[in-house]
Amino acid sequence: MTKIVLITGSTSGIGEACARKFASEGYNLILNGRKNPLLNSLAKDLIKTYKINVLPLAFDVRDQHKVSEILSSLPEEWRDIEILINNAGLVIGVDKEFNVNLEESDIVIDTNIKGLLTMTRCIVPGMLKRGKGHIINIGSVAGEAAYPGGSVYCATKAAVQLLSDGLRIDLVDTPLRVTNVKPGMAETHFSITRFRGDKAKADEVYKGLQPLTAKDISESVYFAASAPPHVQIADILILPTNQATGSIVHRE
Ligand code: NDP
Ligand code: 8X3
Repeated sequence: MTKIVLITGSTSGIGEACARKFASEGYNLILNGRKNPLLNSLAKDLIKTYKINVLPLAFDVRDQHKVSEILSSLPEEWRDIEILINNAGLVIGVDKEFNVNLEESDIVIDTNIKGLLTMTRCIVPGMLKRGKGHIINIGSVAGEAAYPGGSVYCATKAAVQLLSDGLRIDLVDTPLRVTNVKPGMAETHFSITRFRGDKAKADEVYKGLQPLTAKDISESVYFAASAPPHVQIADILILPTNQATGSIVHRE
């Protein structure tokens, strides 16, 4: 039977690259994002290119009730989700912690931590019943240590690290696996969101070094997913060659 992977935040960047990678490997996909037209055109493209099945599901991962309503009423043929990729996430602003806009930091915390937890809460019990499943969280090098202007975002990604570790502990007596994939700088829409739509500022982030691409990350995600069942890739830290930590980079 064809395996099913559910990817949150698949309308852009790393989520979209994962959708393309898993589609190219013959998986059927449940694709989430908030922008229905983008989701539908991605689904159409993947179905046509890779001859797979795709179920586009538009919802905001912060909306606990909607998420649980939609996921508990999936069509029969889409229920046996084997891989959950908790990718939806963002950062807004580079303000000092004592200056953050609290509405923006709520969005970041609610998406990166609570959205991920909601998805996990909705999907993992089914995986446990079926005795099969892999949860792949997209953390970040930002979760390893705070850096200037990253306080809230770094804290959310540190939470992703501990939620991943905690889930791995809670599932240790089961065949389920948990992986935290922690990218460094990858050129996607991420920095444009961080700089509230200012593309010129976002481009500055990647000046003088070669950043990762979303495709690079999707290859690591697939590597973890395709390991033999007795192998659990717990963590992958993947950095551009000229990035050493969240705050130390070398630029030409
Ligand atoms: P993008 O901005 O390109 O993509 C983010 C995706 O998440 C979009 O599809 C966006 O959809 C979706 N999303 C955001 N909020 C929600 C929500 N509430 N509900 C559903 N979907 C949502 O960024 P990336 O691809 O770079 O980011 C993906 C993940 O990778 C994030 O968790 C990020 O923290 C992480 N990461 C990114 C790095 C980088 O340098 N790029 C490095 C390390 C980690 P919409 O269009 O609806 O906003
Ligand atoms: C984003 C990667 O290096 O900008 O999570 O913090 S970095």
